[in-house]
Amino acid sequence: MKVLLEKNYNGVKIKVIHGDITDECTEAIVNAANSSLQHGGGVAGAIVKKGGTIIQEESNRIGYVPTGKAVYTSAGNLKAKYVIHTVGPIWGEGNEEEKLRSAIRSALEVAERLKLKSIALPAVSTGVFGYPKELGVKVIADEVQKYIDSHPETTIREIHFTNIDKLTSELFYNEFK
Ligand code: AR6
Repeated sequence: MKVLLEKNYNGVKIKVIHGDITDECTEAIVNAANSSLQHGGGVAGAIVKKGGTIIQEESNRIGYVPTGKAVYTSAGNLKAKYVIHTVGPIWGEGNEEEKLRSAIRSALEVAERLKLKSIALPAVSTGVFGYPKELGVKVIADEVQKYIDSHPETTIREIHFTNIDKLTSELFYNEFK
């Protein structure tokens, strides 16, 4: 894992990291999930592969999550304590920006409810779900900053933007530099 950038944004430590989110040591990692919480490929597949089938089993018990909403499970064998599963939009389904903002906000709200201090986020929707990377990264970075601005008392003190592909990490770097 390579830290490309570290900065303070209104009292919250922001890190842009090029690496595998399943290696993160934050209290929670966010999964880019689908509505039926069937964790096949991308971040979701990597999380279940490394964290274990307990994550899929707990997800099955939850069942359905609407687009733009987030839920959590334990994190099995991962270093994180929780996996926060958030459902971003599929590019082309309509109202994508609003839904992506809601997915990011919901993930942060779940972390806040769990009173977590640190969380790592991938670029939700910009892989299998086809949201153009440049647009998606801008929306995600902006929504996180809005959340910090509007929740000065948040328990969340450290947020990592952790992505396995270099292009996405560089786009986050450009947003925060
Ligand atoms: N660590 C960090 N970033 C990753 C990793 C990883 N291990 N794997 C992929 N990325 P995606 P989506 C990046 O496809 O578009 C699954 O099948 C990837 O390069 O995981 O929301 C789910 O079950 C991209 O920038 O999420 C859903 O059906 C970003 O993470 C569907 O894919 C998100 O890519 C969700 O698609």
